[in-house]
Amino acid sequence: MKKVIVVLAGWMLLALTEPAMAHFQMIYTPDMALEKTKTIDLKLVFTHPFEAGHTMDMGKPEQYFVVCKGKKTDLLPTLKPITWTSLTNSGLAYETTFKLRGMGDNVFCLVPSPYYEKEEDCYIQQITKMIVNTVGFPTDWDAEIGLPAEIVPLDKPYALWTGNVFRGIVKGDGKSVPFAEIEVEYINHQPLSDKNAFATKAEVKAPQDAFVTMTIKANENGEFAFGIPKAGWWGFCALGVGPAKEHNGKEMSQDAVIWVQARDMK
Ligand SMILES: [Cu+2]
Repeated sequence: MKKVIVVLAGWMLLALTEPAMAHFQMIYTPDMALEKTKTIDLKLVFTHPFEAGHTMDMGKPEQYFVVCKGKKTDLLPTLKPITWTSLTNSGLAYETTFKLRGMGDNVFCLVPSPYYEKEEDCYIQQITKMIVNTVGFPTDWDAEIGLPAEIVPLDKPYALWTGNVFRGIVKGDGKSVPFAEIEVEYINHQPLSDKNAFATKAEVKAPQDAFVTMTIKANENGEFAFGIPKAGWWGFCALGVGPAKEHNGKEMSQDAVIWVQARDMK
């Protein structure tokens, strides 16, 4: 009985300190599918996107690069620190611009520095991919970049109608991860690039916490599918699939994140 109470108290404490919403490393630009090449703005923010909740301070990322037509370009020196404002706080984030050239896919990849999560006494490192396409010409969107934790898309993340299915394969150290646990979250507050903040207005209301961070599972081959119910940005995060399980002597969750953007048919 005592044990049950202790466990229950532990759960309640956890519920109080860490609401039922998930951390998501964002790489955000307003438009993933562009009609012509131009210079785009990108924001790198580690936050809770459904509720525009607590924004975590990012450390200097380990890697930030883009892959285009198989060629990798280091973009780490282009990052500038900013402050991103959520509905509850402000956190350290990064911004940058990128001059798109030619037609095709630009796979932006971020390996952030491990984030220390005080409440859980562990580290989180969300290795993130976001793909921008110009002129509809496909090149690299389905490439496996070779990140330690990676979601390889089976559908173009930038060419989804509302109601389409997005599919991917979860990989850890290059191998598919059977039955991986994947968190799915909607950017429910418009990111305001000029203000480095989320809009106060929420697009939708979640009927219950299970709808804020949705949890799905990959199948035995590490593949998953998710039907997209609403236009906008959706994040997929496969938890703890990377090979690094420890950092600074503490537990670490090395996650794989990918973003997709769906559009309404109209
Ligand atoms: Cu969190």
